[in-house]
Amino acid sequence: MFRASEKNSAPECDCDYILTGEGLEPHYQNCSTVWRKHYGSSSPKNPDGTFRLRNEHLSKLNQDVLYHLGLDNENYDLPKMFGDVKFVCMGGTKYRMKEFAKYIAKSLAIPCEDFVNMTKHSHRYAMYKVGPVLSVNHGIGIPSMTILLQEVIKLLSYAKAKDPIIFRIGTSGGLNISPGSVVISSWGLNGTLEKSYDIPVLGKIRKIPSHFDKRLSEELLSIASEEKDFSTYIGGTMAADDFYRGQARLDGPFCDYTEEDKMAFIKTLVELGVKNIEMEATAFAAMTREAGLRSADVCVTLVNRLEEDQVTPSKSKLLEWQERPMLVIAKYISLYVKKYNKPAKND
Ligand code: R2B
Ligand code: URA
Repeated sequence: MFRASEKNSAPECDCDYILTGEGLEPHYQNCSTVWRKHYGSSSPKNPDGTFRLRNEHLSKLNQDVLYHLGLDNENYDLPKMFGDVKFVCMGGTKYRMKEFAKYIAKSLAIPCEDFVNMTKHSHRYAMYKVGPVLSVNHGIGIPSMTILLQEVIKLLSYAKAKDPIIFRIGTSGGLNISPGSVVISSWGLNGTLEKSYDIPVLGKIRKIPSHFDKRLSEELLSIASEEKDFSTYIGGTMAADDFYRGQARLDGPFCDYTEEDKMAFIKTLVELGVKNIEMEATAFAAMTREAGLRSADVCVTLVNRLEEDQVTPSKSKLLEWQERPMLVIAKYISLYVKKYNKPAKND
């Protein structure tokens, strides 16, 4: 996968910690030292923080069209447009991600009047850039999210962005916690209760481990715990391929199991340490890790699935709750920018 000479470069800790203190995981999962220990090869990260794509076929392309983003690396100066990106924040809806762009502009005091959708020619997703932050929507479910994520990973590599951190802010159903609580995922669990993202490749199922960066999650928990208006938990997240039967709901158009079957399944999830159910965590953890990038999934819960299936809070309550993951991520980004003194400006 990598050139032989790269295998000899001495690994050094290249963690850019946000918080320090007792009891935290010693390194980020994509620290070059950790990478070498686990994978036995040099990290995809270059010494300057830019990162290589782990696909040799790409070097044969004259140009790479990032079809769903409406961009390519021939006709667009990606390093100029995106080279300063340090954070990518992804979420389901275009509306939420525009709101996040506005929110982060305010938090970082970046004057920004119009928020331009940089992918508007593709008509698929919406992407906004505010200083070092990209805010982009990914739609619902793993296939929609992974198409966007893979093109964003290529974009960041071509742009020579340095060690970017990718966050997902989302909604979910909570397990045994009050609606409005926030969950930071430590791992994703698939529909057959394995900690992996399963994808058929060339006719065979590939299983890719779906653990999130422990250090990053712990730092986020520490920041979120300062918030007194809501509780934040760290735990497992089940990523379902469906909102109804796939999440053991009784209120879909089809249901061939009993309420007792549903409750027994939900209780099994609780016993496994699952705190919430959404529809992307496994693939998000797996692909970011495979790329050698740090990521975290931070979701608000809209319903306690031990009590209800329907999402009944008022529209204003739902909007208020959806700001909670934004608040946690914006605080993290603000701390980072302050600590590393990254220029907070919009180009
Ligand atoms: C949470 O909410 C969406 C479904 O309503 C899905 O994208 C998810 O993960
Ligand atoms: N999103 C989900 O996927 N499930 C829920 O229960 C709520 C939001």
